[in-house]
Amino acid sequence: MLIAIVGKPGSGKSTVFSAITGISGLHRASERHGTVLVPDERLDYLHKTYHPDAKKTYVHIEFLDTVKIDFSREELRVADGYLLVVDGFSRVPDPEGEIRELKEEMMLKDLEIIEKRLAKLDRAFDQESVREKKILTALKELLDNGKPVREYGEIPDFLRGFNFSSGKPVICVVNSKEGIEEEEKVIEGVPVLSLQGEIEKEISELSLEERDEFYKSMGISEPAAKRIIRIIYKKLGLITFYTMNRKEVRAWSVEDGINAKTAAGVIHSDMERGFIRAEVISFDDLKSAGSEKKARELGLYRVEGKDYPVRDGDILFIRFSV
Ligand SMILES: Nc1nc2c(ncn2[C@@H]2O[C@H](COP(=O)(O)OP(=O)(O)OP(=O)(O)O)[C@@H](O)[C@H]2O)c(=O)[nH]1
Ligand SMILES: [Mg+2]
Repeated sequence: MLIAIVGKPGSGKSTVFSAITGISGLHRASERHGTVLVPDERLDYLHKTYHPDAKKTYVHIEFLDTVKIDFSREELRVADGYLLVVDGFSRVPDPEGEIRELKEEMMLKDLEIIEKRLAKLDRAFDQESVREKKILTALKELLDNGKPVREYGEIPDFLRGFNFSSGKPVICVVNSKEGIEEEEKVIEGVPVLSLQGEIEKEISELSLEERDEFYKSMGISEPAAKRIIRIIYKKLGLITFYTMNRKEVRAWSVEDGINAKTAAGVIHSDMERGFIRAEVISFDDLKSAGSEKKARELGLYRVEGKDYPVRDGDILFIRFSV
């Protein structure tokens, strides 16, 4: 999962990037990638309790610190979502205005891509081209009316390659000086949270033991990375499921509503192709049973077919054959 950090020059993008990833230095001239592991107490528990010697793999989110927002660039278009940073330390922030501006920029770019493509398809009348033209024309109409392509609904797979950015989720961070409000607002469907980028960046450079103390003394109840991850999960509609065996205990994030077969494909394409069934137990059931053996005795493991909608906290054992 890739989240691109965007925003006006000097708004604090790199500062927020450092606060979240713990990677310091400003590197003004170049883009940077940074990875954040998603804290997961259930994974810690499963690992510690059942396979302490196995590898423990958290979900990770990649953040891209951009230098210049340019939605023509592939790097930005392939992102799964955008984190808009608004300057709240050197001026009165206007998240509403900047959100609107960002959305307009995305829509303009999408419109440009669609118009180019339509011009190319102008003289094509085979079945596929006609279908494509029909959908693109509908998308163009939305954009012409100031609406993002997201409002079209599910974009068919064969058009996914266009990576329309106005279809992607946006989260807004107001990079504030001090006295931030911890509560989150929603402006035009965009979750907006304020955080103290500079201070959080400094704290993220401290040792683990020192950090807790500083967060407390600065009145920060939850570190920036955790807050942002929580909001990303909510905004992108993600849930976590788990797999475990002697070799690895692992967390996976998928979109809510995904079925067992598609989830198997997230683990490995062979598992999706050769999917037979899934043995499923929820984290809570396993924990309350106390052991895998006991859980089996109590009949808490369910056998589910390919259409089973995976739920947050499920532990999956995929049976497959290829
Ligand atoms: N006081 C204060 N200064 C900040 C804060 N965040 C960033 N700054 C300062 O503002 C300047 C710009 O911050 P950056 O994080 O580099 O901003 P940017 O958006 O990455 O800038 P560009 O990549 O050049 O567009 C730096 O000198 C930071 O130290 C903040 O929360 N408080
Ligand atoms: Mg920067």
